[in-house]
Amino acid sequence: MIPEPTEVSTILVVDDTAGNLDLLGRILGDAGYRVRRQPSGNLAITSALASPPDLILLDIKMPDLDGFEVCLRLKQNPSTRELPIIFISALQDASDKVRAFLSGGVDYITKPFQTEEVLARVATHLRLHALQRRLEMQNRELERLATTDPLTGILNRRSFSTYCQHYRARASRYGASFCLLILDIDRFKRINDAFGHEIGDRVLVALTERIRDTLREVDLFARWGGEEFIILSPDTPPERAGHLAERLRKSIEAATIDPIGTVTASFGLAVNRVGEELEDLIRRADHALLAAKEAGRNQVRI
Ligand code: GH3
Ligand code: MG
Ligand code: MG
Ligand code: MG
Repeated sequence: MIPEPTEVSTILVVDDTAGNLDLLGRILGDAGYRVRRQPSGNLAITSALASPPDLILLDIKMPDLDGFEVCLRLKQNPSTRELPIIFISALQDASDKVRAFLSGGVDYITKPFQTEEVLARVATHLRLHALQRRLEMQNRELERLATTDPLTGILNRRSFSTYCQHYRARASRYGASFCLLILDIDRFKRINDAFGHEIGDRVLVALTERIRDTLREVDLFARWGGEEFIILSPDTPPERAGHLAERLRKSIEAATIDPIGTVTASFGLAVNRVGEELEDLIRRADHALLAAKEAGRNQVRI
């Protein structure tokens, strides 16, 4: 979980004037923050990169690197890019303030500063930053939920279709060959009937892992429906596509899954044709799957 700003945030204070550094450090320390102090731009960067604080209070006029430069450099580094940086400076001109924001700062406090104002701005930016991180985390989680199948953790039908569309477009531009493989577990209903739905679920998960182990890193693998899976294998010429399908079929057939024993699956294979729409390619793979079922199951049809 992301710590609330009240849960002792660490503030890095940077100022070349010892008196400012002391005073700001004391004010923030008294307010309950953990404080780190650095007297120069270079030391501040080293310190922030070694262990990113929650917020930086940054002086501008300093002898080695000025605050603008420090801010720009920290914004270029992925580990410190998101850090809220508040400038604190005796410079009063609007042009300096604008430059501070253009460098990536989130706020600007002028010296001589008021204690209450420093504390209020620091607390506000810590709160905003924590909120932003929480939203980003929720977005990532929503994205994951929307694109993966909850039971098996592999891609769901919708995200597979999206990836597939992109891939097909690229493949047709470069004249690349790829194959689509739809597989359906044979007589799966009987497994559910004999062992219960929960065991059925476990079989689906076990088969997913087995299939994934057989595939390459570049192959797209998704749950297409209940006990149907789909695979897009990029850069795969027809002769190799057949081998891939056969390898998968054998791997499933060879597995012993507790407590049901063995299962088999039927495969429909289609290799892309120049200019063919994805829907048509999928339809051909589906027809091939049907033919495999009708021919007795546990086989690959093209
Ligand atoms: P076939 O060889 O013709 O494919 O026979 P089948 O029994 O596998 O095919 P059918 O389409 O008749 O039945 C598929 C079964 O898969 C029915 C459904 O209850 C089961 N099923 C679908 N999704 C899930 C799931 O998420 N978990 C479990 N346990 N069963 C599922
Ligand atoms: Mg200074
Ligand atoms: Mg089915
Ligand atoms: Mg089936």
